Amino acid sequence: MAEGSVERTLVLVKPDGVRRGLVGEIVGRLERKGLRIVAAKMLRIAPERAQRHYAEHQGKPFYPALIQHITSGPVVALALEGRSAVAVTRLLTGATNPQIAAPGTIRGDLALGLTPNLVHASDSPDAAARELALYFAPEELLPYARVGEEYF
Ligand code: 3AN
Repeated sequence: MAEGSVERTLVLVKPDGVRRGLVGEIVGRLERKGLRIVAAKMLRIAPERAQRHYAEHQGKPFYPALIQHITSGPVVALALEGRSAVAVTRLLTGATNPQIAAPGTIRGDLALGLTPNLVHASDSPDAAARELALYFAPEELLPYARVGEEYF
């Protein structure tokens, strides 16, 4: 299998993760994997931004609860960079439903509820680009140094 290209992805530690004091645990797992934090901020998501973020889910039965939850308290937004960052982050995050998420994943180890499932992670490079722009201005992304073709 060829080595993946360097990508960026958006992670949100959702309000339940912040409330439960799991920011360090979640960010630590992503960092220890080798993903680089290129931007980070804590913010309270306003309903208008939440609706843009979750536009694809509008009309679904769980949509109101999803918007209610993501706007219920502060979140920590992270831009992560690394090889195959989108897929790798999703792998570490685990299945949407924590009740069937594999042990060893963030949701599998730490969450039980479907709406309060601790983290959001972009599900494709296109979604990552759209979602990163929702939370970060381009100049807020601070990539690590690259020397020649080498990625450190
Ligand atoms: P993921 O976060 O794993 O990419 P999505 O994008 O399908 O999952 O759903 C976005 C969020 O909506 C989930 N993180 C979860 O909080 C909520 N959600 C998804 N499906 C359901 C469902 N069937 N019932 C309740 N909440 C759901």
